[in-house]
Amino acid sequence: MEQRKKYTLRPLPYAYDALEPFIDERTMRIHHDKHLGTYVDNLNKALDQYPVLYQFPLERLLYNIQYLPKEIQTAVRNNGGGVYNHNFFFEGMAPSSQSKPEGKIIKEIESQFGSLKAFQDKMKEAALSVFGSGWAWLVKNPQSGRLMIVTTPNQDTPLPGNLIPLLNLDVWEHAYYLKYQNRRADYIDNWFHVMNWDMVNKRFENTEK
Ligand code: MN3
Repeated sequence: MEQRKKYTLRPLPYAYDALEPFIDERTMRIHHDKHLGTYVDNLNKALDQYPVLYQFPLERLLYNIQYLPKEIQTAVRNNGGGVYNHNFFFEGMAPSSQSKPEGKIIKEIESQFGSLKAFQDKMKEAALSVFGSGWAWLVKNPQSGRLMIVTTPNQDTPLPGNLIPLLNLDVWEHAYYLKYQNRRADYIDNWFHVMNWDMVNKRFENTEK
């Protein structure tokens, strides 16, 4: 995972229209190419001032934001966070035909939340509670071993809180406005159909190694 050169726009792991009809192709094109593309460019602009920082994984920069040079802290927080959050989000989705809730993570969710439905209800409630732009997350607290649902504003990540991300949901309006306008709740309901459970399960299993 070593990164010694500039960040590049990572291609989607599926076609732009692969998440139809739940997430539309036009939203995916703009969201990935333009929004994520801009975060990538602006992260590079910030790090170009301190190229030595390219050698650290992005997770480490975000975890240690307060130790970065003062003048690039905000740019890395917003744009580095934007790159991390979006790659994590896009890789956390899959065509609905491949979205199968199975694996260790489902057992863990059932044991900690009661049922998959109870987890989805809590995730939806959290995502609806984000005022303005931000994210809802399923994370693992490495101290307690518990799963938690948290939210972050803007492009903040749960990393500085020492939480391990397993799944995130973008509730910035740019993630859903073209298809859903103000109906964030409908967008959230449909997003559950394109969750990449295989990826979430892999991320969860990595926390147990
Ligand atoms: Mn977004």
